[in-house]
Amino acid sequence: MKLIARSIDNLWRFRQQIHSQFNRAAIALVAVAILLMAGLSSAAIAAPNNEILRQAPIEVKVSLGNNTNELKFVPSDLEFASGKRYKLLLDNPSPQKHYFTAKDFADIIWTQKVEAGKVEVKGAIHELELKPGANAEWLFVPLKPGKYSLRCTVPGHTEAGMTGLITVS
Ligand SMILES: [Cu+2]
Repeated sequence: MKLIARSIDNLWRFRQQIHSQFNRAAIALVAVAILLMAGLSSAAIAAPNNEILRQAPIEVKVSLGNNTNELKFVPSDLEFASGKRYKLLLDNPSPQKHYFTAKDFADIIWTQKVEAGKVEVKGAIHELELKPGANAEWLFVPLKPGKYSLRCTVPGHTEAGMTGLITVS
């Protein structure tokens, strides 16, 4: 009887041990996930302070192409100041689709949101495609001075001169 009791006791202890090991493994996994998330979010650009977010946005208009179907951004040179809040108003008055592609610029801005039609997209955006007649509003805060290239990535459009320069002071 004693022997059985002891072996049951041992089994129980063994079960507890496995259980706590499993728990430890689970906790370790959760910790890794949190570290990964922290790593990712520290790589992303942190939100600017509330003072900046309370600024009325400075509106800047850019057309992708024009109604005579010239392959260009109008205007093609854009200037922003870091630490200011902007609302970039994009439209496409041309009969074909265009892209607003400025990947290096997108890396140094904090995007609050992009609004297009009845959809709001929050978080980082790298490229926007505008179909003929489309409009989009991009709310962001540039955070790092520099010169960044802008282009339309529809095949042939960059080569045809649909490029621009974004200067952040
Ligand atoms: Cu284009």
